[in-house]
Order: sequence, then structure tokens, then C-alpha cells
Amino acid sequence: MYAQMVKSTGKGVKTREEMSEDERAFQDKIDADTKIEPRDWMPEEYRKTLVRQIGQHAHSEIVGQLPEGNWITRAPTLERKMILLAKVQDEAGHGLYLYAAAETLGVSRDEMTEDLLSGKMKYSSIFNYPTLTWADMGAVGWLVDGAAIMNQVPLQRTSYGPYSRAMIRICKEESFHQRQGYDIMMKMAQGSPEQKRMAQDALNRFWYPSLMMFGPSDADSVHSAQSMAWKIKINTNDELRQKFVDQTVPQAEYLGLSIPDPDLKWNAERGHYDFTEPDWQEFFDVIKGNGPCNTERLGDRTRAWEEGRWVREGLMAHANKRAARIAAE
Ligand code: BYC
Repeated sequence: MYAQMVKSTGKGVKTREEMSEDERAFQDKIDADTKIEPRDWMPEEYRKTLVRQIGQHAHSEIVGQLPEGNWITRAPTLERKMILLAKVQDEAGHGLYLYAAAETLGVSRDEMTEDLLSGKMKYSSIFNYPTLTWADMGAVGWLVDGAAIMNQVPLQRTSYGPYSRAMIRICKEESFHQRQGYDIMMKMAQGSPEQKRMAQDALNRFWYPSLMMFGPSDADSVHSAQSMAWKIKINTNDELRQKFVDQTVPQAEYLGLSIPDPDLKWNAERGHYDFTEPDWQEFFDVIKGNGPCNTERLGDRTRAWEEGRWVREGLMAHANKRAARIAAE
């Protein structure tokens, strides 16, 4: 089964014979589903891959607050405003759990933030698309959080203990996020013709960017084979994308909206929907920094980092004074 997975996702994974003794013992622990904890020995590449993936995930939660934060002051009712505010606050919390998990691997949150702002680290491609109407809040919750959950539920079983535990907490809140999005879509889809048109337009614009969240096709995924061998990732990008399509199409039908893919159809033989792949050129352009909102998003994060410097410095000065006082007692 494992050998088959690796074959289907690419090469580059060491055979047992090529591994050192430490690496073999480490792989045995992974194969036995024993969680790896911060003080355990781990290959340097395992550590680096985790810092990259967890850090990217943490940045996504924080940058992901921006497109929704854009609508908090314009939510149509007090109730919608409170719900959206709570969701955006949850995302700040998710970012913090994840930064804390990454810090157990010997990298500080400040370093990760500097790497984000310099363009060395990434965040999810999805947050480089604009949120133009209130219906986009529905589409983000339904599709973007829906795709995030599809990816994150298996990550609860990821091999690195602190990451796995952070994902368990995060997944509990994500399902509320998706339901609030679907609830907005229901209201819009059952509303006036103009509201239904807005809901369809939001689906049209967010469908393919949501499919891109799962990463490039397996043939182009650089990290999948090794990440799956180490059980950092549990499924391939294409497996999760297919599951997402299969789950989402009936939800769109229930809303009375159409998925913007004329070639989408049920394939009884495969037991899955056939669908048109996203435009991968667009995906690679967006992750290189050339999406519609990359400059705006990084600009906002840079400004927040700069303007918050005095707060961080003040808090550190206070913490150092307290520590010195306690040490002197
Ligand atoms: N966006 O070898 P691959 C959320 C990069 S948001 C940008 O397949 P991997 C939420 C990839 O980094 C969801 N870049 O990579 C928050 C690599 O480049 P580098 C956040 C992407 O890591 C607020 C290259 O493409 N969730 O929850 O094996 C509101 C080749 O890819 C993307 C996570 O981050 C992308 N979409 O697989 C609402 C989940 N895809 O680094 C919702 C954790 C790929 O070599 N992450 N790249 O320069 C993962 O599961 C994996 O990292 C991915 C990619 C499946 C995303």
C-alpha cells in the first residue's frame, strides 16, 4: 500500500537500505503510528518540511483574516456581524496554535513572520483573491473552509504530535465556519433574484481558486512522496481535491446553483465526479506573487508588523523586568 502510494506520487524517498540507522529507527516509529515529539530525534528534512508546512498553514490563518475582515463592518445584520467577527477571531487563534506548534521545532514566530514578509515563506494561494460582495463571505465559508477541512481532518493523524494536537482543536472550529458560510449561501440562494445572482457569481469566482488550495496535481507535487512516507501528509493533493468535488457538487445542487464547469459529470464507473482541472498556470502565477491581491495582502501584513513593533517591544521589556525581579527575590 505504502509502496503504491509513493509510486503514484513521485520518487525521491530513500529505501531502507539507503537510510542510516537513526533514519531506519525513525521510519519504524512512523510506520508504527507512534507520534514524534519535539525532543525525539528526527531527520533534518523532516523538521524543515514541518516548519515549511506548519508555518505556511499558520500564515494562511493570519492572512486569511484579511478578505473576511474586509466585510465585518458591512455585514448585513448585527447577528451576521457577530458570527463573522467570531470566525475571524477563531482564525487568529488557529494561527497562534500553529505558530506555537512550529516553534517546538526550533524556529521563532518572529523568524517565520520575517520570512513571510520577505517572500521566503508562502501562505495559501486562495487569499490572493478579492472578496467583492457579501455573498463572497458565504462562498469563503462554504468552499474555502470546506476545502480547508477536507485537508485538515486527515492532518489530525499527522505524525508530529504538536501539529496533530493543534489540528484536533482547529477542526472542531472549522466545521462551524463552514456551516456559517453555507447558511449565508442558503439565504442568498433563496432570496431575491439579485441575491441569487450574487451567490452564483461568488461560486463562479471561488470554485477554481478553492480547487487550487489542495496544491498542484500529484504529478507536479514536489513534496508529497516524502511527506506521505513520513505521514506528515496522509493523502495526496489529487485525492483530497476529488473528495472535495464529490462532497461539494450535491451541496451546490441543494442550493440550486451551478458549478462553473460544463464538463462536470458523475462517472458511475469511477464512483466520482469527473471535473475540469484548474488553470495551473494561474496557480503558479499566484504563488509566485502575481495574483490579484498578493501586493495588498503582504502590504497589510507588513504594516501590521511594523505598527505593532512598539507593543512587542513593550511586552518583552515588561516580561524581562518581571523575570529579573523574580530571579532577585
Ligand atoms: N498555496 O509539493 P506540494 C485555512 C506550494 S487556509 C500556496 O504539493 P505540499 C483558512 C507548496 O508550498 C488553508 N502554495 O506541497 C484560513 C510548494 O512550494 P514550496 C491552509 C502552495 O506542501 C482562514 C509547491 O507549491 N491549510 O485553513 O506537499 C480562513 C509544491 O506543492 C499551495 C494548509 O496550509 C497553495 N494552495 O502540499 C479560511 C494545510 N499548494 O513550499 C480557511 C497544510 C502548494 O516548496 N498544508 N503550494 O516553495 C498542506 O496540506 C500542504 O502544504 C499543501 C501543499 C497540500 C497545501
